Amino acid sequence: MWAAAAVLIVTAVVVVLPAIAPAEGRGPTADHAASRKPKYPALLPNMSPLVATDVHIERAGGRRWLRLESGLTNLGRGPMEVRSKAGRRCPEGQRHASQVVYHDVDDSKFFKRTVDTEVTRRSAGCMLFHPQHDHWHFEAAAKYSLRRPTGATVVVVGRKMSFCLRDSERVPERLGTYHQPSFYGNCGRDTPQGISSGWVDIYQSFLAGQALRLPRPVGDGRYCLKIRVDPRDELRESDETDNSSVRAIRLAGDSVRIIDTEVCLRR
Ligand SMILES: [Ca+2]
Ligand SMILES: [Ca+2]
Ligand SMILES: [Ca+2]
Repeated sequence: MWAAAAVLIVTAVVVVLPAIAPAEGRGPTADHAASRKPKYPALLPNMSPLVATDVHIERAGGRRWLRLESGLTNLGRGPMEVRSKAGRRCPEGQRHASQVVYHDVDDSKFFKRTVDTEVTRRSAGCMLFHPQHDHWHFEAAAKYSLRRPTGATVVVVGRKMSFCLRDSERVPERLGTYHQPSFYGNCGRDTPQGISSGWVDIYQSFLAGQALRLPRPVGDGRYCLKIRVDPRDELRESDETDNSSVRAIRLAGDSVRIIDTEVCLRR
């Protein structure tokens, strides 16, 4: 943890963006900025997943698929923002992803896009281009897995999820009161993508990738469906300890019933 933090400090690059952040390639970038320590404290994002909803079985291709809706929240003080950038260590057809961290220029402890224009950029893995959708997907946003409640036996792990991050709706009130307007929405080829403070990025159960293929031997019984955000820890957040949620379910044939989460919290 501390070693990673030390690396971040060394590699952080400060950029001052104009009042409204420009699309990649059309404004100042890290390449044009002098490397120096940020003057102002970071307004970090904090990703945390809602528990899975709309969990149900679908039969397709002779197999059972466990479908789910997931919601990735940002409960931090700053936006969770990534931008694609050509170069460095990404496979053919992919682009480097940078996390853009905003800094609190007016010391208000809150993010205001027109004021808090100092940013640092850091490496956050790779982004994959989705030709049909004409936008970049951030590869390592979340991972889904299903396990037995006892012994933590993992039954199936979802293939690596790749998402276009955006503001879908405000976080539920029980998670706090936020006043940030929505900013990330269109997921274009050259626009920054992200989740604003106090917003959730929702992925409905019918979307591609919102399913785990159940292995044939999976029988009836109790299971724990886990969502983990930032599974490779490529994003810097104000809290790294709240990146998982779990939903307890009971499978019986093709039916799924939600049961008390307690069974998945016991060890
Ligand atoms: Ca977190
Ligand atoms: Ca501020
Ligand atoms: Ca993280």
